[in-house]
Amino acid sequence: MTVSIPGPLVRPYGDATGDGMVQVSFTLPLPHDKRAEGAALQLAAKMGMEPALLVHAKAIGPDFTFFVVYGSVTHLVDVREVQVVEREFPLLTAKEVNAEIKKRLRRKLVVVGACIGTDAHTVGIDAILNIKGFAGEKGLEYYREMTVVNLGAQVLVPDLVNTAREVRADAVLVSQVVTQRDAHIHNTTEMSAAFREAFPAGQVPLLVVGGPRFEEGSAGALGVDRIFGRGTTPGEVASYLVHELVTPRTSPEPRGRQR
Ligand code: B12
Repeated sequence: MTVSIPGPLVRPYGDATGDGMVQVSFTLPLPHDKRAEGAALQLAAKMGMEPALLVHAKAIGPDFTFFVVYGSVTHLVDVREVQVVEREFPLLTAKEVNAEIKKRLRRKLVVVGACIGTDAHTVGIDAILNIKGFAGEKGLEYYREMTVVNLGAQVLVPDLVNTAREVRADAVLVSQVVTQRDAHIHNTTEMSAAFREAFPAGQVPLLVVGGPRFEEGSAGALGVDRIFGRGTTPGEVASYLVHELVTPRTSPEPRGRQR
């Protein structure tokens, strides 16, 4: 049986194949009136939506209007140009993770987690760390061979660094959900710089950040080892930690953090 792969050139699908229909929502800093609605349609046209239909407009206070616009985009997508980042490590079961750590590291793997800056969204980091876990998988606290220190919300970077040093963390897991004014980027960059300053080269814990709005492939620019995004499960994180800190690469010794 031959499986036909769609593309390589595709358009969005609304009512009929290839009609290009999309729906977007945005807010303009204008009071809700006919002029504001015209401005919304002008924006839609400039975004390549032609024709565009204003399906919703609602005042948000006296000076702003929220819009939903539905229309056909003129753009084509070339599937051949899409770059996909493949997972670089194998997925292990909790049993395999524990066995690897016990056999190769021969001590507990120590993980410190926190939400830093003013961010109080702890649900994401708790999904990864708390024993009850996420999406049917137990969190890292469930793993017998891991010691997990969850510092919770609004942790200051110096406090995170001190705790990581005190507990001799192998990995530091940071969550950033609020992205207003690029807070997630500023906080992460500040955090990674603080760790590089506080630890000698080669002894910096593995730095991992997660949150729904980090740009894939930006770990290097943020000074961290790995980014995890929307829908991450604890098992993926545990498998990554083993891949990075426990499983031998060229040398038979686990990388771990030098102690
Ligand atoms: C619950 C919630 C709150 C709760 C948080 C309670 C708590 N204890 O966490 C409360 C009510 C306190 C709250 C407050 C605010 N919130 Co709020 N909140 C949400 C909401 C509805 C859900 C977030 C959530 O829990 N998602 C579920 C978890 C499981 O998903 P996740 O965080 O993405 O985590 C997953 C992955 O990203 C990843 N992950 C996340 N972190 C990490 C870390 C590591 C190390 C790893 C490996 C993986 C990982 O793994 C997780 C599991 O897959 C979202 C909207 C939404 N639907 O997403 C808004 C939202 C995040 N909040 C928002 C805002 C603006 C606020 C406030 C500023 C509102 C205000 N004006 O007061 C305040 C800020 C408070 C603060 N100081 O941080 C905005 C953020 C906008 C932005 N992009 O910056 C959102 C998107 C709502 C919106 N559409 O405007 N919020």
